[in-house]
Amino acid sequence: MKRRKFIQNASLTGIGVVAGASALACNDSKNIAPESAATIENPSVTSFPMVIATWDVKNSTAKAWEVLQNGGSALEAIEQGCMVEEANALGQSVGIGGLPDRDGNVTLDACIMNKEGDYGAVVCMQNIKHPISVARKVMEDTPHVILAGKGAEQFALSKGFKRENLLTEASKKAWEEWKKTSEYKPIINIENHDTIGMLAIDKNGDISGGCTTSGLAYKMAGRVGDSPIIGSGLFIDNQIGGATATGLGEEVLKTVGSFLIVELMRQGRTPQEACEEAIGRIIKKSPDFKDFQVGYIAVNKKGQVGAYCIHEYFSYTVFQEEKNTTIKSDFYNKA
Ligand code: SD4
Repeated sequence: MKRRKFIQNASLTGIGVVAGASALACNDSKNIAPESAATIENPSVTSFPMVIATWDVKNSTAKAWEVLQNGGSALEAIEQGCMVEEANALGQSVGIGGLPDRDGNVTLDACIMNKEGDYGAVVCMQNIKHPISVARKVMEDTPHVILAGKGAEQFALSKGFKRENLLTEASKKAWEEWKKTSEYKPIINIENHDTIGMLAIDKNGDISGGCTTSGLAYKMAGRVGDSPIIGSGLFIDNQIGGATATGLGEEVLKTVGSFLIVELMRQGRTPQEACEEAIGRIIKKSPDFKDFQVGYIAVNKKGQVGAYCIHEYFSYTVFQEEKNTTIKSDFYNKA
């Protein structure tokens, strides 16, 4: 309810919001608990296995946790955790059901990184429900790191993935509604999308991460955001930790936010301090920050976490020490 209210307020103050309220369906903030997980209350606690993800995606973190508890690798936990939200047709920002581009095509971006620092991604891929799994195949089965568009789809089909229509009735209806005005203001988009960025540490203490999205609603055909781009939407260094992003990808790309956070942790910053500095860089660079949202989450090698965003109502979910908790992120714009 709070996020809905925030978006209403944003509209009243002239901040454009291009998606309907249904875009929030998968992440209704009524579930956001104000309390923190144990390690967040006491950042000196070292605890893994663990998993952290952007937004209120308890089903995804629960799946990842189950994999980790059964002794699975962080990489496997990331893939299976992300797949839960990709398969959720009610979620209009990831996988099937994602809101389309301005031409009515659902195009998906995703990437994955393992403990060796290997990376695989697909960008602007259509008709395949699980881009995170295709990204993993790109990483493991090809000499390349990114496949785009038709090539990514063909590769997926060659690996046995099924071709599916990803445009649900609800998303088609929202797009048809949008077409009546065709008002497109990506720069002043607050948060109509809920990309899943996920970081996990397995019982061996090894870190992996993934990021999956349908990108901005009604984007230009061919637009690619930060989510599938190494260093921007996601970065993992198994010696140090990992970071991932959500929000207006153009701003994350320009500041290479996830790489920055990991490098700051390397220099001794806590995950929280590093996330705050990365948001600070965006604020400095873009004086119009009042009109868009970016949120970061990070984890270090000990399993300590951090999160920060520009505007209120970004949340993240941590499954650690047997507790699956969604937490409201601290934010910059308190004015
Ligand atoms: C993008 N960063 O494509 C994504 C969108 C997003 O929460 O994160 N929305 O720019």
